[in-house]
Amino acid sequence: MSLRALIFDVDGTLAETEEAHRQAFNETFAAGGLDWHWSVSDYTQLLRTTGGKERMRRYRDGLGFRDPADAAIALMHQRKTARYGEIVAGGGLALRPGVRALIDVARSAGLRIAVATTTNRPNVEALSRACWGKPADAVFDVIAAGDEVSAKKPAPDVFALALARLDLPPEAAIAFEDSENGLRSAKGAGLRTLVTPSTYTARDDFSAADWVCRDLSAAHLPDALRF
Ligand code: XBP
Ligand code: MG
Repeated sequence: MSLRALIFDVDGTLAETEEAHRQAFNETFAAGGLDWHWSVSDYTQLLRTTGGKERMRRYRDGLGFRDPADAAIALMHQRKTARYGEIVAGGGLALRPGVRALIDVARSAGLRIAVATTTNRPNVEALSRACWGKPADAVFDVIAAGDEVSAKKPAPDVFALALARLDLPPEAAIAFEDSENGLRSAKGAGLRTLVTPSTYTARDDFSAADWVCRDLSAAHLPDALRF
């Protein structure tokens, strides 16, 4: 079956966003009077739990505490999302090499472009506006994000949702990921997957990937992605 769509992870794949997420988490904790602070090495471990609310609950559980309760974490996560949006809107975030050109070339070749991410929809919007100067709907044909699925990556649900919205079987698409959790999710949905490791995922196991490329520049792409 011919290639009809590309499905992109967001954080770490389209852009190196995790430092902005970490900053937003830490500033939200401080503003809420919570004495949590996630260092780069803490965050490298914490990223194994996908989803911001899930990550905060996991951290609380690891401390052996009951507080903040899940409802308070959900509220704090809303504030974190707002803060992340401000940080991204403030500029300084660039698309990773090759991303813009690959999407443009694929679109010109008639492919559709989708997103399958663990992050919230407002964060996809913030990134699209900051990096493309357009709303997310003008950049992506399909967006499957955050809490739209009950089981986040490494479960296959979010990639399966993107495929369902594209109305395509997995053979007609290629997934782009930067993390082992994302790779497991995409492979679980039956997708061929290209991994481009990011700063926080360089030590992950990508042995299940169809391709591993240092970035998405044309020179590094496999033949399947030459249009
Ligand atoms: C990465 C994540 C996200 C972000 C934070 O997802 O695990 O949780 O770190 O975003 P992906 P939220 O690489 O699949 O985009 O706080 O909105 O969850
Ligand atoms: Mg990612």
